[in-house]
Amino acid sequence: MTDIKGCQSCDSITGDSTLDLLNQDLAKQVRTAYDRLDDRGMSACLFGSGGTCCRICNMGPCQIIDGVESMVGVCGATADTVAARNFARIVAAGTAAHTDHAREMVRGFIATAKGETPHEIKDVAKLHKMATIFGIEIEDRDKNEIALELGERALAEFGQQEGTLTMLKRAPEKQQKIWKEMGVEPRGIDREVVEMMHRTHMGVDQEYKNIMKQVARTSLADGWGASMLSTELTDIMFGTPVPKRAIVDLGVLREDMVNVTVHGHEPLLAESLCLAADDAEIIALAKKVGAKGINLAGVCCTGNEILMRRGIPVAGSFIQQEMVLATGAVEAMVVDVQCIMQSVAQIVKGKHTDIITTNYRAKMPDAIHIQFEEDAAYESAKKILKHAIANFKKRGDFYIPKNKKFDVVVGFSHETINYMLGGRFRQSYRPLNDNIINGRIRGIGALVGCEHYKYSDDVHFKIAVELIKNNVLVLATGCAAQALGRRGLMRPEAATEYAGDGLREVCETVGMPPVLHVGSCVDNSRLLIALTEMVNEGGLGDDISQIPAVGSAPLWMSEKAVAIGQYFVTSGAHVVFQDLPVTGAKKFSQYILEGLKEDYGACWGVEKDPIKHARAMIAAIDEKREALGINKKQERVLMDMQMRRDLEGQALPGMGCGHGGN
Ligand code: NFS
Repeated sequence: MTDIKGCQSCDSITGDSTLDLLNQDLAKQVRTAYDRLDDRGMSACLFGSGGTCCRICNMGPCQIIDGVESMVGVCGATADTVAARNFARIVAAGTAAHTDHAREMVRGFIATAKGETPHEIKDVAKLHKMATIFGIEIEDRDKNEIALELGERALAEFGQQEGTLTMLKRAPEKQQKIWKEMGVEPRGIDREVVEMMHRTHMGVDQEYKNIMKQVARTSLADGWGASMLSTELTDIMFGTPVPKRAIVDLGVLREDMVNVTVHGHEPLLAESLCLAADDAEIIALAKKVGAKGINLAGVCCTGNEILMRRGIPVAGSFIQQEMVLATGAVEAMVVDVQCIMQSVAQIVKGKHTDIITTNYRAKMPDAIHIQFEEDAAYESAKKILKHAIANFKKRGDFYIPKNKKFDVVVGFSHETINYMLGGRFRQSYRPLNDNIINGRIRGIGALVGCEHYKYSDDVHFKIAVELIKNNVLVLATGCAAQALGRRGLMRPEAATEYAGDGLREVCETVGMPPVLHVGSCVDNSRLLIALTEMVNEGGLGDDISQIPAVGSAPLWMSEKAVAIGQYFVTSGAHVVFQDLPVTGAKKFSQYILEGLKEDYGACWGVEKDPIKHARAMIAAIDEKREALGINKKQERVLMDMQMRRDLEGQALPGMGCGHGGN
C-alpha cells in the first residue's frame, strides 16, 4: 500500500495533486506500481538490461558475455548479434503498435467517408493537401469521394509489397537520396515488420549492421508511414489542432458529475464518447441520478488526442493511471489499446469504478467488456456512458485534489507553428529559421515518450528548464508533454520565468510558451514534417541532419518510444535516451551510439543525469550550429519597433501577448 513516508520511490512523484492524493487514507490503501517496484526488491537482470539475453530459440535462454568465448549462444551467436536482434525486435514491436493503431484510424476514416460513423471530414484543406501528395484528383469532387479514395490508397500501403511509401516523398530530397543509397526505403508497412521478425528468427540475419539496415527500414515505415498516415487522417477527420487553453491535473475530476476517464490511444473511441456525452438522453440520465452531466477526462495518449483537438482536460499520464482510480471518484475508466496496466482492474476491486475494455484486441481479467463497434460508434459510446452513469450513485468515499490546476496552452501542430511564427498573412517557417540563424533560438529540442516509475518525473522538468534556459525551444509529445504541462512549462509566462533572453523575447512577443505541446506519440510524425519544412525554408542546410535539432525520450518505457527514436535517427536527428539495452555488446553499441552517424547523419546517445542529458542535447545542437557557421556568439539583438510590430502581427488570437496566462 502506498505510504508516502515508507515508499522509497514516492520522492520521485511530482505534482502537488498526486502528492496530495497519496497523503489521503483512501489512496494509502491502493497498491500501485511504486509499491510493486519496492516490493520486488531485486535489481534488473544484467543480461536483460545489457541486451544480451537470447530467448529466440529453445536451446537457451542463453546469457551472453561479450568477449568470453565460452559464453556465446549455444548456436554460436555473439553478444553483438543477440543485442542487435533484441533491439530490432523492440523497434518491430513499437512499429507494429503504431501500425495497428494507424490501420484502425484509416479504417475509421474510410467508414467516415462512407457516412458510416458519427464523424465527418472536418479539415478539407488538409484533405486536399494529402490527396495531392497521393496524386488524387481534387477538382470538382465531393470531400467524401476524395476522402474515400485517399483512405483506400492509405490502407493499401499497409499491405503493399513493392515500391515505396508515398509519404516518403515529403522528406527533404537529400534525405530520400540517403535512404535510397542505404537501401532502406520501406516497401510496405506490414512487410517491414514481418521481415524484421523473420530476420531476427534463429539462424537468419547474424550481422549486426545488416540487422540495423532492416531496423532503419522498419522505423521509416513507422515514422513516415503508419504514424504519419494516422496523424494526418485523424486531423482530417477530427480537425487539425490549433492552440487552446486546457488543464492537465488530477483535480479535473468533478464531484458533481459522472467522471469517465478515457485511457489508451485510438481517438475514434474517445471522439465518439465526446459526441455522446452531449446527447440529450445521456444528459437526462445523468441528471436523473443526481449528476450535472458527464465529465470526460483523458489519460495517456488518448488524453493527448482529445486535449489537442478539443481542449478536454487530462486527468493523468501513464504514471498516474492508478492514481486517477485511487481518487475513488471515477465511475468508469474506458480503455482501448496500449499502455494500460493490468493493475487498473485490481485497484478498483471493491470500489464502484468499472474498467471497461472496448477492443477485441485488448481484454483483461476482472474488467467489463463492451465492444466499441465502429459502424455503430455513437450507440456503442452511449452504451458505455450509460454504464458509467449507473455507477454514480454507488460512489463511496472519494478525494479529488483541490490544488492549483495547471493551465496549459496546447495544440501546436506543425501547421500552427508555421502560422504562429510566420504570421497570419505569410505562413512560413522563415521567422523560426531566422531566429535560429540569428541565435535568439539556439535550436529545437524534442522531449517525447513515456514516464518511468524507476526515475523521478522531475527529470522532464529539469531537462526542459535547462534547455529553455539555454534558448532551446522545446517541442513535446506523449506523456512527456503531460509531465511538462503539470509542471507549468506550457504557460506563456513560463518563458518569462525560465527561458534565456533570446527565446524569452520570441515567446513573449508571439505569446507562446517555451514548451509547445505537439500531440500524442503518433504525432511525433508532426516533428518530421516541421523539420522538413525548416530544411525547405532554407538557410539551415539541405537535410534534417544539418538542422540544430535533437530528440530525447528521457524516461522511455514502451517499445514504441524506441521505434520513434530510431525513426528520428534514420531521418537524421540525433536522439538521447536515459538508457538502451545495448551495453552488453561492445561493437553493436558503438555502432548505434556513433557509427550510425556515418550512415544517416545521426546516432543515439544515452545519459541518465537530467542536467547532463540536457547538456548533451545542447552540445549536439551546437555541433550543428558550428557546422552551419552560425555558432558565433551573438550580441543580444534588441528588437526595434519594426521587428516587434512584425512579430506582434503574428500573435495568436486568444493567446494574449506573452502575459496572458493565469
Ligand atoms: Ni507513448 Fe502514449 Fe505515454 Fe509512453 Fe504510453 S501513453 S504512445 S508509449 S507511456 S508516451
